[in-house]
Amino acid sequence: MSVRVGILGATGAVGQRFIQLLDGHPTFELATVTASEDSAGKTYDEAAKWRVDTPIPDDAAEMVVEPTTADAVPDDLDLIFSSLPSSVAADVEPDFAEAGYVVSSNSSNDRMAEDVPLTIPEINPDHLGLIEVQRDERGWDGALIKNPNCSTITMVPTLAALDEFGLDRVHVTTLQAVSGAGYDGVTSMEIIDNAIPHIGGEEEKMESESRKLLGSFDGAELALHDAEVNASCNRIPTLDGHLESVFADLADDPDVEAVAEAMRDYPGIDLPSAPEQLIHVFDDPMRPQPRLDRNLENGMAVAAGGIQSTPKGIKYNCLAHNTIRGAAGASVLNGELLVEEGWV
Ligand code: 11C
Repeated sequence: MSVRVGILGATGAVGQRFIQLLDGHPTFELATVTASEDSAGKTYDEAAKWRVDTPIPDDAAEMVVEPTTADAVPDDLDLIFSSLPSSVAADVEPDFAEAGYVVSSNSSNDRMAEDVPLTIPEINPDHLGLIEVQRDERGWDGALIKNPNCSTITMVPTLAALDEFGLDRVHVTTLQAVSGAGYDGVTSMEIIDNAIPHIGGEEEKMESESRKLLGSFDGAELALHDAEVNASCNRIPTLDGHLESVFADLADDPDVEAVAEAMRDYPGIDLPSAPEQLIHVFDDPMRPQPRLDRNLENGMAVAAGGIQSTPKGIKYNCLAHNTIRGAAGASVLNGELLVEEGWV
């Protein structure tokens, strides 16, 4: 089966990861790419300041970039991926959904909207049922689904594994790669020899999105998870890979080995881009770390380590590739889930 897809906002840092991940994809056939008016009409090769760690695929390099409007893309696209800036996406994505397109978006707008599925396929695939609610309420023929912020995706699989022990309260401190800030982040060499103790909006996103992802859906309404989540987010001079220190208070008192086993055994999902093992657990105190672990399973796995008991629960570190598992790869996986479950 071949599914024709487009990418909105294809020339940015995450858009480039979409291009890379869709090259040779077993199901998705890239049919169109869009970007801002400045890039429209150029070839992708001319328009993109390519920063991904593989060459631009030949087919994508020759594509002509379209403007980002519903009437500029082909009618017969089956699925659209979006990595538009959220201020643009907030206006444009609903237009596409209204025009009948199913949109799998990485952009941060509308992630907490009550009728928008915020989905990690291994964690809460049932939340896709919100599409019915969305279509009823908004009268759309298409749909809009979201993946969470990259820091949230890094942590939530580990929290899902801990939920069986009575997840009560979470404190997390992040050390985030510069690619999370897009082109400007990657090129801002002034961050070398520094750490920036603030990332606009990031802490609020981790605190709210985590509770939505871990929440329960009864077929009509979604209830947020009860756990309290507190985040402190920081930028450090690594190119890719967000590292996070998590302190989780748990109602039960699991030992370290039980926690490690719960993480290692957390079930994966059978989709083309999914990792064989969602969470890789390390005993080596030097792991996980960005250089060695961000590319695990094509950048789609989460790494965890440093698991230790605390008076109220457990502490550990986790890491994932922020522009692959945390962004474009997350959206592609959501697209694969949409196909698998018959929404596309
Ligand atoms: C960062 N996590 O590292 C951000 C980038 O909500 O999708 C991704 C923002 C988002 O700065």
